[in-house]
Amino acid sequence: MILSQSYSFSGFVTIFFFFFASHTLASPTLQRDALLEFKNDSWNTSSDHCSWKGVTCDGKSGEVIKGSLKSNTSLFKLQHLREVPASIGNLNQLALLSLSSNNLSGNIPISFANFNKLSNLDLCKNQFTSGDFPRILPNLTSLSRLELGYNHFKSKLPADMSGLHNLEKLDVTGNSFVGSVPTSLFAIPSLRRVSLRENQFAGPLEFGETSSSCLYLSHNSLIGTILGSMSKLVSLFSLDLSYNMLEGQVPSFLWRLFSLSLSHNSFSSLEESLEVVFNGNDLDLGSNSLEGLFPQWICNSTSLVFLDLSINHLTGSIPSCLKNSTTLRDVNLRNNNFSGILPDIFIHFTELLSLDVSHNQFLNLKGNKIKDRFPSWLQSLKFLRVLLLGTNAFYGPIYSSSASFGFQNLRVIDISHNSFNGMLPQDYFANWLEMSSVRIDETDLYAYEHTNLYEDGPYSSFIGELFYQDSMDMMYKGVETEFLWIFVAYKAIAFSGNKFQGRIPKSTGMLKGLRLLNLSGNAFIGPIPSSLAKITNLEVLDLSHNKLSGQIPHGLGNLSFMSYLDFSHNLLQGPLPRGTKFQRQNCSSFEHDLGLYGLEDICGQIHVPYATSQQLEDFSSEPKEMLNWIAAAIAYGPGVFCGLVIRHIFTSYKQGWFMEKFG
Ligand SMILES: *[C@@H]1O[C@H](CO)[C@@H](O)[C@H](O)[C@H]1NC(C)=O
Ligand SMILES: *[C@@H]1O[C@H](CO)[C@@H](O)[C@H](O)[C@H]1NC(C)=O
Ligand SMILES: *[C@@H]1O[C@H](CO)[C@@H](O)[C@H](O)[C@H]1NC(C)=O
Ligand SMILES: *[C@@H]1O[C@H](CO)[C@@H](O)[C@H](O)[C@H]1NC(C)=O
Ligand SMILES: *[C@@H]1O[C@H](CO)[C@@H](O)[C@H](O)[C@H]1NC(C)=O
Ligand SMILES: *[C@@H]1O[C@H](CO)[C@@H](O)[C@H](O)[C@H]1NC(C)=O
Ligand SMILES: *[C@@H]1O[C@H](CO)[C@@H](O)[C@H](O)[C@H]1NC(C)=O
Ligand SMILES: *[C@@H]1O[C@H](CO)[C@@H](O)[C@H](O)[C@H]1NC(C)=O
Ligand SMILES: *[C@@H]1O[C@H](CO)[C@@H](O)[C@H](O)[C@H]1NC(C)=O
Ligand SMILES: *[C@@H]1O[C@H](CO)[C@@H](O)[C@H](O)[C@H]1NC(C)=O
Ligand SMILES: CC(=O)N[C@H]1CO[C@H](CO)[C@@H](O)[C@@H]1O
Repeated sequence: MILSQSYSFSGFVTIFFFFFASHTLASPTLQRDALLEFKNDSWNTSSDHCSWKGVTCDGKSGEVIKGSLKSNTSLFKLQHLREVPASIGNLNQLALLSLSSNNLSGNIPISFANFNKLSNLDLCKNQFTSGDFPRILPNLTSLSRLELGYNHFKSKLPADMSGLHNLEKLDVTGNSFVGSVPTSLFAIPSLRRVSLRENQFAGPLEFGETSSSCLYLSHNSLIGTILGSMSKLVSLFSLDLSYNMLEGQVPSFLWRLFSLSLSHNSFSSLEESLEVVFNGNDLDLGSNSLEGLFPQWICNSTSLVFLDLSINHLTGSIPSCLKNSTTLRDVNLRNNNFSGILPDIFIHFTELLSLDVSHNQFLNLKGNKIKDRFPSWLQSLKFLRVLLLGTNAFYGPIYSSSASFGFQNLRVIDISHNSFNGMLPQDYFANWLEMSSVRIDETDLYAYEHTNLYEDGPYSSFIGELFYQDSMDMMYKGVETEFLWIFVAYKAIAFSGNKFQGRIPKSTGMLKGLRLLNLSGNAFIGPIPSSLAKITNLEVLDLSHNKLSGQIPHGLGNLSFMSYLDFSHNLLQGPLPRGTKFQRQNCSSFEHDLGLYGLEDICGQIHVPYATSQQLEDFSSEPKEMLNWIAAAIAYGPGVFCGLVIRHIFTSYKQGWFMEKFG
């Protein structure tokens, strides 16, 4: 909490004492003591007030110009302050008032209208409600920065804001402001930065002219189309209108912006222009209703870095002209209807700034109809971090002896739900150096689950401002989870839902940094390599629905971060590894595994594994294993023979667990 003014000392004292006057006295004696303690510790009436703690006087005039409190002063023992007293308005010479992050509540008193010298007002992250705010604001004519983010303001902005002729920054993010965005706001000549994000502003967007360079209007209820009047916004550099209800055609005059986010609206088309080439770095058009072919004019941009056309209805092929781009490095085209082959985009990507981590490349093509062989050429990309090709029509082997240098810098690969087949050589993962590393350095990217987005965290203040973001949907512990990439440290492999054959490569165990490994739904045979126990960071291991046989390696019981395991629907046998990680799994993680035993604690006496008729057939051709299985079955006692009955007694165990964990 910082208070400052350039008026009289008595005013300064008044601030504090009026603040206290309104608190509720849950324990009056304690609170009285806290006040006396503060007075006693901080302000010794026998000494000069300019020497008091937290008080700064002007060297010449001797006037108190600033007052501040350390967070450990006894005043902070007063936990029931509800503040702000009307008498604060007497401080009509105040130039800066910052009360941010104090959990203060109540209305903004009308006396704030006296602050006609106030240039900085920061009330962010409290519980303030509007009060007479719309009447007050026009009087604060000296304001240059007004920050009200994350409070409970629930009013309109005043229609006439033209009196705030010094306003440079307005940030009202995360409130419940309603009504339309006043045109008069944008007419303020000094305006540089406006954030009206996460409110309930509604109605059409009307702009006159504005000198503001950044407009953040996302997460509101704006409707209608983008009007031609916006073309006059010559200073505009960055525009975020995402998460609104805007529709129609996106006009081409917006292509000259540096950063444009129109995601999560209902735009249906993009204006093509022969004159205007996209001139910026970031173009986010994800989650709209765009139809037709890939907008080829995008290829003409010589500066585009981040392109998001995900979750639209685009069809046709991905144009080969994209490979001419030397700047593009983050392409998200997921969930469209793109078909045809994948051109070798990124191939001319400039490697000049090879040490700059911000050059990470991301390619997300999930959920299309691309029918092609595995793009082995991507292996040569030095900066490729995230490759998501899941749910397409890719086919053929992913390994070829002529191009086997491995994805040295990849952190996440998802090629699930395609028709990849073939065997992986035992040393397949030997050169995947980034995934082999457990190193965490500060320049690594961290994946945040979407829900954390607006919570306080080390990076929250950067979101949407300093760093571009990308998101990635992945099956995480069985639920489709949206990760937000800020600085990514998550490492994952999902090869599930393909037709891979042969053994799981032993070299998988070299990927020590891996946190998720999903090989489920393939035709892997043979034993689970014991080397998997060396993946010390592993949290999720899904090997279900394969034809794996032999025992579950005992070392897997030792993996300390393991939270989810699935070995179901295989031909595994033998004892379950000891260790709490296994004991905490659900019975369904081991279902349809004929010969596993030691499941009593997990499945109970009755819920022993059971076999499908196919598995019984498989086993009858392998007499030795069958014998073991019978021996194991006997060990269970009477309940065991349920295991021979082919029926589903394990209903939705898994689901229950996920609900508990993520519901
Ligand atoms: C005031 O400070 C003096 C000296 O530090 C101390 O002896 C006295 O107990 C304090 N009184 C209160 C009410 O805190
Ligand atoms: C208050 O200030 C006077 C004069 O500087 C000093 O003698 C006295 O010890 C101070 N009292 C406390 C409690 O610090
Ligand atoms: C408060 O913290 C400051 C350092 O930040 C220290 O000098 C001072 O003694 C502390 N005061 C109390 C009352 O703990
Ligand atoms: C903030 O104040 C509200 C009541 O106004 C209270 O319920 C909440 O616990 C407080 N939060 C903190 C972090 O003190
Ligand atoms: C705003 O200021 C004008 C004079 O500058 C004054 O007459 C008016 O009462 C003030 N408004 C409020 C709500 O205090
Ligand atoms: C894009 O470039 C191609 C070839 O250089 C040119 O024919 C075309 O007119 C350009 N399109 C735009 C919109 O600039
Ligand atoms: C893709 O095309 C099919 C058939 O034309 C249609 O049913 C489906 O909704 C389309 N998907 C998207 C995401 O547009
Ligand atoms: C790529 O660039 C080359 C020359 O730089 C040009 O000849 C070619 O037409 C471009 N290809 C596409 C598909 O735009
Ligand atoms: C593994 O992938 C399959 C198929 O995509 C999916 O059904 C399953 O939930 C995934 N497993 C985990 C643990 O995420
Ligand atoms: C598992 O850990 C225990 C103690 O931490 C150790 O004695 C044992 O050898 C480990 N088992 C394997 C298979 O690594
Ligand atoms: C450890 C675990 O996930 N346990 C869950 C298994 O499934 C049951 C029923 O669905 C849940 O209640 C458990 O929490």
